[in-house]
Amino acid sequence: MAIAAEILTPLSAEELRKTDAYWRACNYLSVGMIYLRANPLLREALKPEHIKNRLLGHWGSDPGQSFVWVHLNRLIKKYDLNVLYISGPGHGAPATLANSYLEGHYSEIYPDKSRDATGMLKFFRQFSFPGGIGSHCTPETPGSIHEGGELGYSISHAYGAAFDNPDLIVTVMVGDGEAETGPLATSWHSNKFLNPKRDGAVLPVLHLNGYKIANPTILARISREELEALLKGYGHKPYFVEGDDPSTMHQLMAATLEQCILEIRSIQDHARSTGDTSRPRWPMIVLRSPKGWTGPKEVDGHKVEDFWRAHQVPVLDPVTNKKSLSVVENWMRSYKPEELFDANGTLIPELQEMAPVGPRRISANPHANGGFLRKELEMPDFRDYAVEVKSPGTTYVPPTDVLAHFLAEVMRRNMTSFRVFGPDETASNRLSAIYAASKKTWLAEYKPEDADGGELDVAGRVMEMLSEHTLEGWFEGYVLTGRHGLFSTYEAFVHVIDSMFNQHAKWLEKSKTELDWRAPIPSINILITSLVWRQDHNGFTHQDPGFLDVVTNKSPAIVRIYLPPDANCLLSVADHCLRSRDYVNVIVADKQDHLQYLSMDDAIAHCTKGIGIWEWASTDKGEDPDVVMACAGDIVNFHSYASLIHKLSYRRTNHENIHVRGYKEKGNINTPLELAILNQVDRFNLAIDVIDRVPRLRSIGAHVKDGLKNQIIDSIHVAHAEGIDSAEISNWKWAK
Ligand SMILES: Cc1ncc(C[n+]2csc(CCOP(=O)(O)OP(=O)(O)O)c2C)c(N)n1
Ligand SMILES: [Mg+2]
Repeated sequence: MAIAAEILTPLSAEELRKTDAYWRACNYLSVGMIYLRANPLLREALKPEHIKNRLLGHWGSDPGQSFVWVHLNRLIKKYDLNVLYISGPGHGAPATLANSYLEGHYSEIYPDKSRDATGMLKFFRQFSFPGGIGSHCTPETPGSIHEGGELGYSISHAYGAAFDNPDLIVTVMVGDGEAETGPLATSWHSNKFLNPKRDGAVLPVLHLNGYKIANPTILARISREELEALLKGYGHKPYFVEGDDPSTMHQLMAATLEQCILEIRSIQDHARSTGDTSRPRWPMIVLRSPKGWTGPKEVDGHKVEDFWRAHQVPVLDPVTNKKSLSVVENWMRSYKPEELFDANGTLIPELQEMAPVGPRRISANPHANGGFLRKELEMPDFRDYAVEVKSPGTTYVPPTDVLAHFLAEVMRRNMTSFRVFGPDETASNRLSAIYAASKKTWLAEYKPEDADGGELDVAGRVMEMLSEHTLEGWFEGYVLTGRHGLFSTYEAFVHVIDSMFNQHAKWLEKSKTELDWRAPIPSINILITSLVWRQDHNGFTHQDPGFLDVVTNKSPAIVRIYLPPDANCLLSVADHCLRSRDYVNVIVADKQDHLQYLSMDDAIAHCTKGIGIWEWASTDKGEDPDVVMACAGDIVNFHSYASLIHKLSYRRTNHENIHVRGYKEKGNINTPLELAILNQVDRFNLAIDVIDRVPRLRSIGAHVKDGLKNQIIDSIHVAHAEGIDSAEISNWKWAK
């Protein structure tokens, strides 16, 4: 798309001069962060001792990111906009940090990084420095909810932030390298889930600076026609801002950004005044500008600006090489710091005025510290959803179905701050009861047959798309901005988001344990279901309980794993998790019919203790027991891989007497008992284990053991002959 000629120069000469000056200040600070440990304002000639000994950080992404930020500032002021900024290439943190510092918010949070020469120097020195801050948009960065260390999640985080925030415009800078990742590629489809009436807007800016670390990017090396078709195919209306001459680019960006903001407003006004929520074609921007824009054009005969060599530190040896030192000095002086900062080293007043004030500053947007906006969920009493358990182990119930009725009521009571996420599996996971409270968000095309059980609705609050990445990203964006939810997913495929879990856990760890100024946010609640032990029709590919191993690598300060043994325990656990803050809670609960053990009162007591002795299942009567059978999860055993229990218990007294049975990577299309037998977690093998391990049973138990082995053989015969377990097994009940 091109902008009409008459609005191509929206900036007056004065505005243009000041806009460019503000941008120069951003770029000056970005370079200063990477290079300087003294002489922050270049008041004297640059000397080797002013340069950091180790040069770390990323320059290439910074000027383009600051360019967008500076232009957002103008429109925030003009239209009183509420803008959150997400930096996809979070390694371009110097841009975010520089803007946060120039807006004054950085100094409000970290008063020693004051708005003067002394503070500026501390601000420079700490960057990517031992004992200081990281080189990405880490939790320490005011205004950031997205570190961008691991690339790919910027757009999904942006949409998560925009859901149920009708006033918010989330501007998300997408790296053209980042755009090659799977998670980012699929996340463009998020626009089919954004309701213009009740949600905010997302304005993606594809940062087509042409390069990644050491390669060109694909999107920068396909024709303009192909790129435009791709973005249109994703449902956007792309506007192109292309060039390298700052004055021309300022005018073009000012005009284009304004056009986009006005279009967003008109889409929203239309939907909100007429109720028409047909899917709009949301605008987006493609910013094609040089990587390392305004930096050194060439270093030692190698092209740098507008090439991948601009990605990190363009000049590597200024401490030891005089020529390099002068390249850095000339580069920094090209921004004319003496025109930007006063005698104290403070940004001059006419430039300070360019930024919005208070919470309208992007760096101080309240949504970027979402815990402050968090409202408690209004919760029904989970006990009202209890399953009646007259005696333990005699009734069969699908636990997730019980949970669904409770979640439906949580949804009904929190229709602007609670969402449920699932990759096309809400029904499969037996959570369909939620649809009675709210259906599935869907703004793409409808067909008449959808009315027959499709459960689709433009105003739905159940988020279903077949991308675990996008769902997890939405959910993270949603909780990072203070709202609540639950993500249900098949156990085997939760691994798809292993590394997103890692990244979110790292974010939480820092925010929770080190940053007092970040308010606690609602927890990420992951319900893992369709479990390893009951993949009766899917088989081996659907059997993988290993996510728990990933989770236990993280600090107990921020992760919790729950293995509720029955439906009442699941209700108690879910209530607890939904009320918690600053955790990733992983709940493992099955959708198949399972024996119920505990009444609601007993379940609450059990969950409160976390571990318990079940009297009705015990025979020790206060004597020293020969053996203690312990279990965690939906089977009388350990739900997951045995090594996890050994990892967690190896320093416990008597560890050498702890023997664990769990999943041993053996499975196919099996009956439940056959699968248990293959992994030696079945009743027969457990009894054999006891005989083998209790010394006094070893010889007297030989006949029993032989009989148990026969039962194993018989059970496998039944499974292979009939395709199901015998009724005696599948309807088994606990008998006193
Ligand atoms: C998932 C992932 N893979 C690889 C990396 C390593 N990495 C860091 S920056 C980068 C290039 C990013 O290029 P782009 O998105 O175009 O950002 P730019 O610096 O050009 O703005 C890569 C590959 C990463 N951070 N995350
Ligand atoms: Mg790039």
